[in-house]
Amino acid sequence: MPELNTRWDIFCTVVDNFGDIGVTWRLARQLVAEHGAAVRLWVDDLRAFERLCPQIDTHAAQQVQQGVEVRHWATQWQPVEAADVVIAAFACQLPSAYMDAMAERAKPPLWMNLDYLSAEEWVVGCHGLPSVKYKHVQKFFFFPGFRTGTGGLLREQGLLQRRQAFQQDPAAQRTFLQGLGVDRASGAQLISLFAYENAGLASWLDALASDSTATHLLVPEGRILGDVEQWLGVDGLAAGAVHIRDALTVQVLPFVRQDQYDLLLWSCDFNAVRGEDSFVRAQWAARPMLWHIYQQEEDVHLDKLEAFLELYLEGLSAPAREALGGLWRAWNAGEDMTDHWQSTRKHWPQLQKHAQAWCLEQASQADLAAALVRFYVNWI
Ligand code: TRH
Repeated sequence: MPELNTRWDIFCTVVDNFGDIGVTWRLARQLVAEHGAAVRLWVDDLRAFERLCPQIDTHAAQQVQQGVEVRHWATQWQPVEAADVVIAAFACQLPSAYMDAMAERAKPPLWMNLDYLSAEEWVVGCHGLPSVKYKHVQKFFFFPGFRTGTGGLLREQGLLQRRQAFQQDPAAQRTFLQGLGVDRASGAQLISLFAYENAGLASWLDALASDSTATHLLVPEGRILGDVEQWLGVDGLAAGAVHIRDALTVQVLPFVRQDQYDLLLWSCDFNAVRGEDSFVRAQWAARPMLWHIYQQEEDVHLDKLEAFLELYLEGLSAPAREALGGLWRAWNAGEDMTDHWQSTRKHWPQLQKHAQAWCLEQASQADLAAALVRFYVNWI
């Protein structure tokens, strides 16, 4: 892909949690590092950003981080020139003065809405279609996705090679984990847990505690901690806490920088993830995983869950498919996990191979940043 000397504006409103900023920050860095683009990332909530990138100055209206010009998107909009490519992430509404600036350009910008990730089939038909117009400026739908014909997934150059090297290097893993205060108990499987509140957690922890295999569960600080506290019967869990119940060691980790979170996923034998960005990163980790999908009104998220399962479970034996599908559905319904976990464990080697095959299959598609650039090149 040729290097482009283009200016890009990416707009991000933080609706909640970390997915909105997680995705846009990752994309912005990649456009700069791999495509020579000049990127301004407009973010309305710099405090959420700070969790992923602690170097952020939450009071600065403008700053450069890893080559990206980070702009605080303040309520009081200060007029700026519009860029060559404008991305509104997750249907966020651009400032009206900025839309006027787009329309005033001699050549209007390429304006895209970067949508939420979904494995549903209809996404293929909608990806790249024109959406609304503002004056004469046309907006386009850009859909990430798993299927051919979508915009693909965010994946940095060389990511899989870096991941593989790390996973083949026990010393590097040990050093990384020790930096987080984790001393992996010998013979214990490592599991990371990043999830929303979940009524099914207690049954899963029961199953892990009574398992014949020891488990070391790593829980970054976040929304699931309340359920962990309840199960342990303790209050005020914070980073550094370690509690042992039979075969299960529970350890609370600090919320780490975004690039460190990859290393955590790569270090674990099994990753429970959520939302959008951590979900994709767990797929690049190529280890068996469990997804807590972001809940939406009228349960539309359940269609998305089924659409993903339909793709992901393909190629597994019928019993393995049933076991893993059962585990994912129970987790997302907050139901009892005991039997599902036990049946999933029976298919471990198959699930490990499958996670690697899925990762390679997904990596055979163009990554999302490259697909955006290609879309732009075809458009000009
Ligand atoms: O935080 P999420 O639940 O985010 C979102 C938002 O809720 C959003 O509104 C919704 O639409 C979307 O989910 C589907 O989950 P997600 O997407 O996985 O984002 C978490 C980010 O936090 C991801 O970039 C990884 C990062 N992270 C760290 O950097 N360090 C950590 O320690 C952890 C646990 C995560």
